[in-house]
Amino acid sequence: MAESVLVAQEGGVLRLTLNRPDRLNAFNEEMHLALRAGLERARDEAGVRAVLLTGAGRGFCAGQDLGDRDPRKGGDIPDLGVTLERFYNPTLRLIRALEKPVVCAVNGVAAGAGANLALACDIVLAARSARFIEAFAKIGLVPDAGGSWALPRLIGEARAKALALTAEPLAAETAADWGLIWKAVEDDALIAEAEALAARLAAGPTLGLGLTKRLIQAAATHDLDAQLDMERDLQRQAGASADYREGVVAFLEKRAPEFRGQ
Ligand code: LHQ
Repeated sequence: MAESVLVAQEGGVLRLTLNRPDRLNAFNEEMHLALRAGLERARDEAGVRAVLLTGAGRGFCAGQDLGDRDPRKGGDIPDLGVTLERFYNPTLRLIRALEKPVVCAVNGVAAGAGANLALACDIVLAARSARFIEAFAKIGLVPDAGGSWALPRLIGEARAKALALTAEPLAAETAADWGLIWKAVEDDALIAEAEALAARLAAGPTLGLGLTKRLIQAAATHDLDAQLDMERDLQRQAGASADYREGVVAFLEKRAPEFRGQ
């Protein structure tokens, strides 16, 4: 059986490709565990300095595999809270806590938890033909995989509610105009652009980029005073790094820096 997540390292970039294309890369347990293992590898291996997440085939991810719990088969009412606690929430937490950039290349439709998985990544590029669908309302569920948290923060309550209550598809270009994602790119340029971005980030000052991610994420729950204190503390840490030294020396020597990620 094909691997449900393809894992490939190219230089400092760990590429994770959701790989159940005949189901538009909907999540089953195996794919959950494989994605988590890939993210844990990214966290644990110093040689991984950026992650590129994408999907195989014509979709990015259609959320949970709805065939896994066919209500027509009877049995107990499924506890979806357990599914979130065991599978989605650890993955979402891993992405947010990973102190390395995570680039997402949304190659096609991103629906339900699949849309929200993309939104959890640090820089999201989407193919112009891709759509984002907060599909939950169509089946009587609430947004999960961090969507109810990310949507109002990224695009405000009015747009977040409209997307989640109507489950209307949002075109990639509108998603970019609204600030839901970084940008929409031509379909045939998506992967090359995402790869180039991930490679550039992987050659960057990883420690400083990781601290930057931590800082920006903390702003959501900080007031200005707390954020200024945190900037002071993290800048102290960044300023003691080898990459800071290299960055300044390279600037003074008018050459490109060679960051080692430390
Ligand atoms: C699928 C799926 C799918 C299985 C396409 N499952 N097969 C968390 C906790 C626990 C449980 C519940 O959920 C959650 C979070 C969630 O993610 S809930 C939201 C789940 N996702 C959805 O409701 C989206 C369902 N899919 C769709 O609405 C459409 O497939 C979209 C709009 C994504 C794409 O439409 P089309 O481009 O027209 O493709 P299609 O519908 O023809 O799909 C292609 C194939 O993929 C098809 O199979 P088939 O054998 O007929 O070729 C679909 O059945 C299959 N597929 N999504 N989630």
